[in-house]
Amino acid sequence: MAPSVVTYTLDRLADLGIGHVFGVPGDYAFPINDAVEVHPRLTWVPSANELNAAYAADGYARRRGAGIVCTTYGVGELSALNGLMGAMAERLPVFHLVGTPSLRIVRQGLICHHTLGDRNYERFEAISASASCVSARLTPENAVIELERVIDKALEESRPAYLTFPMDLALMPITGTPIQGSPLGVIDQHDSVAGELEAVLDLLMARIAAVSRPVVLPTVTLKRFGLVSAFEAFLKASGLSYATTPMDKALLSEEHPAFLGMYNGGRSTPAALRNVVEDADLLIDLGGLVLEDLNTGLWSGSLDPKRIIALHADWVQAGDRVFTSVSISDVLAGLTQRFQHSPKRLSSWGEQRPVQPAPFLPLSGAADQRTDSAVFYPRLQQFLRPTDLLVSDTGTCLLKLNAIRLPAGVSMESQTLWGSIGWGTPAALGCALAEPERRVVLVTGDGAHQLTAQEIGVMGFTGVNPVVIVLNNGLHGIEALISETGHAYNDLPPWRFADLPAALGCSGWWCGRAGTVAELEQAFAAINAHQGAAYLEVLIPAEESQPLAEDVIETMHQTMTPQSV
Ligand SMILES: Cc1ncc(C[n+]2csc(CCOP(=O)(O)OP(=O)(O)O)c2C)c(N)n1
Ligand SMILES: [Mg+2]
Repeated sequence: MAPSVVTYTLDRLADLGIGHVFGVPGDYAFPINDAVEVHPRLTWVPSANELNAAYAADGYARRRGAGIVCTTYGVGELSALNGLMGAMAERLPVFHLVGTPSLRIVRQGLICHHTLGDRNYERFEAISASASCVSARLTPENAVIELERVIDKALEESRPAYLTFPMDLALMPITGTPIQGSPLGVIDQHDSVAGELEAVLDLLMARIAAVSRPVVLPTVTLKRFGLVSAFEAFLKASGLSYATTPMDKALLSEEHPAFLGMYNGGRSTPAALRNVVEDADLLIDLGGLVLEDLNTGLWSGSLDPKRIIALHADWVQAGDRVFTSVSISDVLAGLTQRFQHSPKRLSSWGEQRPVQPAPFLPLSGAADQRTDSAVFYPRLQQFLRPTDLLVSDTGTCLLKLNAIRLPAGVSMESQTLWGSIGWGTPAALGCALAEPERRVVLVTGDGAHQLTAQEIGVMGFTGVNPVVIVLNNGLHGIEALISETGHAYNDLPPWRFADLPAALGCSGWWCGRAGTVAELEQAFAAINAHQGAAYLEVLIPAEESQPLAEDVIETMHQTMTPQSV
């Protein structure tokens, strides 16, 4: 007996290596919900709401390569949109499965719930589809072919796909022969035309040989297409040095010998790195730098396009030369091979490193001193273990974390481009389920956490063991930095954060609150000694969130608002 449309879809997605489905059930989605429940390779995760489900699937896809979110018609799918648009921006293949009214309802023109009562059944498709790079309405006849097209496109672009399942069609057996898919790790998303590839390799090798101060700027595109080890091999063979932007932070261990620091325009760390990057005679952009404000020290950087060779996922730009049929995986492998057969460049600057990465922060503060950022971040740096995965929500913490060097082997995820606060908590759940062998350490501001804190309950329910750190300053602190003075609209309701896990049903969690240096140190020691999840609230003085320097605010206003305003 052929599998049903929905079971076949789940089989095909499970083939990729996806093991969880985040979502909220709904009557239109029952065929999907039921099929997930009995699927041998998939586990349903009962998200607190659809936005959280989409954020969690985004986090999952970051670590597993792809994710699934399942919602119901209209009310559910629309609630997930911000999370899916984030996955569009940040390039994550999240498959959005939506149950829709049956064809029987549509053919009879019955007025049904979750509509405007006007017999327009397609209103939401156009909206949801715009938060995806590919979409399909699956039927028994098209499921086999359409799924190949959809999966191919979502992986090729590394962006979400939107799939609708009319309730009755979802349960019908597929026609055609089912396809057994491959796991993500063995799928090559892009191909190259041999002649173009050779031309690009020749050009790159010639340019690298002709310069004396090249810098490599790797981007998260390497992560998205599973090329981090290929990048490491390239560094080893070439001897080149690299810097990361905030978006690409901790792509490799920040103790890597070729790591120079974080390039962030005028806010680079170490500060001297700015000139090293901007004066480099060749910049090799691996994946397509995003010159967004928060990725360029508020556009303070100045990179000369003539000195950049940009290797995008499936095309290359070198000045006015564009190669449209080369994949970054082939270019990296080709370069590595050529370097292996030619003398290694010891380092871009001979034996001398042009800058040393930022040192670790010194510990300061007496035991009875109140906690603040100055005492928190150095202790967090010490607390982190080599295989930890740090997840940072958007807010003051992201700016602070971007500026510090992470200990050896620590990875990091943040949502720098989309920057939707509240992403961090569900994303941390997704990361923890996707990569259970790593300890996930979430750092979030209290404002961001208040948007999606219900997902702590889902963490407890699923039994993951993250360390959640909430920085409680009582306000939307970063907004206070950039909105000139402390407006009342930045204030937050005062939650008793450390009580949340218990109220949300988590058992066996270490929970506590730190308001002094001694309490913070005790908390970190207790968390490390505890087998299981932890939730730590750290008090940060609101007064820290002082407005940025007037000239910085002025520059932002001038850039962001019309001159006449
Ligand atoms: C969904 C969403 N709503 C609003 C914003 C605007 N915003 C950006 S940061 C921020 C404040 C975050 O406050 P908090 O998490 O407490 O961090 P703090 O800077 O206080 O440490 C806000 C409201 C946003 N980025 N995303
Ligand atoms: Mg805050």
